[in-house]
Amino acid sequence: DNKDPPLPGECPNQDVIDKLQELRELHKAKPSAEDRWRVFSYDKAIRSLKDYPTRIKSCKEARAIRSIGEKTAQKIMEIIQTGNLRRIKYERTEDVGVINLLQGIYGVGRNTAFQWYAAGCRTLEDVKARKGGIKLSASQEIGLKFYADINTRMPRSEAAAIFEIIKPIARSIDPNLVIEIMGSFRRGKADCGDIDILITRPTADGGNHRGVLKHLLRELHRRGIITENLAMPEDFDDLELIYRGLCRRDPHSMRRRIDFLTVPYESRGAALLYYTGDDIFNRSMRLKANKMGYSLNQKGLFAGVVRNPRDRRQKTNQGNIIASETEREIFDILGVPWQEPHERVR
Ligand code: DCP
Ligand code: MG
Ligand code: MN
Repeated sequence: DNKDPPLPGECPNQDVIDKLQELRELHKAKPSAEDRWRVFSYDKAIRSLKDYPTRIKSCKEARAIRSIGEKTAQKIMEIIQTGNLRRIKYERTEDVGVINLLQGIYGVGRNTAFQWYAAGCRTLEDVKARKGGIKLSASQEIGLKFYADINTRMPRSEAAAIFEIIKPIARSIDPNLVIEIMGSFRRGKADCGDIDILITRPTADGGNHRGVLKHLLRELHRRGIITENLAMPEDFDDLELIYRGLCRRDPHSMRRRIDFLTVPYESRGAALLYYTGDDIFNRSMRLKANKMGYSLNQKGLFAGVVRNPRDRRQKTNQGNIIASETEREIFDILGVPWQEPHERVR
């Protein structure tokens, strides 16, 4: 009997995972605290199922798996025996489709989507007409205008082409810049939701990348590569900046989402690790760090962080940075075997 966890793509209970995932998405688009709790518990169940090495045969067997309770075990058996889960149809109410539609507008999160739904909006036309007196921010307005473009993933080749346009422009501003593409592109995915670009610069010669992003954005706007700004840094004089916008390869292309990130040279490894993802992989690295008494974020790996026991997000001591320059040293300290970006999917 083989008890190794299944390889990705070879999970013997994938059909079960798919159905539970579908149900999870439905609960995620609903407002109640109970729905939120269900999302959380389906997440845990799905993670356990992904690691389970054999086809589940009975309710009792399902019940014995970590994070799977009686009700989920029954749902699992229904899927295994009938290929179906009736609960999905029952939860697929009108509001779910609308909430997901509204959340597709850039800058609209769950809360705004629920508010606009309550105000009577059911379609993008309703939003355009400001039905119920709703108000849109500047970036939401851009999100609405380019709804179709923003919600279409681009082929990898297009992300590469845009990156190859931007790189020499950045290098012409400062030949010593380090410019890398992160996110799904670096993980080798065939299509990308956006382009994630990291910019930094070595400081050994006394220089840095201060002011570069401002200069670069001005140049990209001038050439019509960047067409709209969605989120601007407050102070372009910082070394650490996040910019979000829309771009296009040429005037005949669709608009694509683009993110720029600039970081101090010392934290390039931690930034690269975080923004390469994927988010599930990041969560497991953070968890590993926490278990070892460390704390990991996009700036680095920290030791001696003290958190407020009543609110774990609050740090009462910032700790000391122990790794941040390369991805490899962070893997090493956490005792995680090196994984190439394309392997970082869990
Ligand atoms: N990230 C994260 N948690 C978040 C958002 C992002 O850990 N809530 C990290 C992991 C992501 C990376 O940042 O891989 C880049 O974010 P994107 O939203 O651009 O996601 P991807 O590039 O992975 O996918 P996509 O092709 O959809 O852009
Ligand atoms: Mg991305
Ligand atoms: Mn991104």
